[in-house]
Amino acid sequence: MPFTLPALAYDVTALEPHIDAQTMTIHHGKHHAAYVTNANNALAEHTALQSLSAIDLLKKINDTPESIRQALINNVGGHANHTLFWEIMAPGGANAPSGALAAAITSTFGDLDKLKAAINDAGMKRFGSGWSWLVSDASGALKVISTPNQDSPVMQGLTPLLGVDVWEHAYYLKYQNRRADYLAAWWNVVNWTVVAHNYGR
Ligand code: MN3
Repeated sequence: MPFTLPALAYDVTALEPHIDAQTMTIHHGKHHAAYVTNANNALAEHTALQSLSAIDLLKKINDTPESIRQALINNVGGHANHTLFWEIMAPGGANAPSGALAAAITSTFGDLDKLKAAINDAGMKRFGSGWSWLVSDASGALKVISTPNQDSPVMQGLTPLLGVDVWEHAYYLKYQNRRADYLAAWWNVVNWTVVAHNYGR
């Protein structure tokens, strides 16, 4: 099976009170696990594709068999998106960007608060389920985008640096319908050390 559920690098209680332990347990252990299972099932009869990483599959999504393409978009996308999501959260990381990323944020958005506002705005405007992202393009330019469902920015040739899940399963147990409150709280658990690293690679 090509994909496995990555372990969290921190306890499910680590992001309290901003992200509650029950949400983390279900989100990682049930939702992300289902994307992994369904991605593996989609690839079960496509052995030539099983050696590709999730990112490489998403980069080449238009070359994959049409019969499984939407399943790969949903589930390999879901796997890649959530893997990044767990990595960019954590207690103990830097609470503001540094280095080249900090400079690029200042020159592109003005300051960090304006970037946060743009990501929150894109997340609020995402109707239904999806993600709000900070991405870089091939030239290194930064952009804020939103994608529906589990569509990955990688499918557009973009590199996701930071993404916030705005599916209701990411926040409903604690925040119910208050997506704006979830987004405001979420910034408290962003690990900018990892986001800056994503920009550098
Ligand atoms: Mn999710």
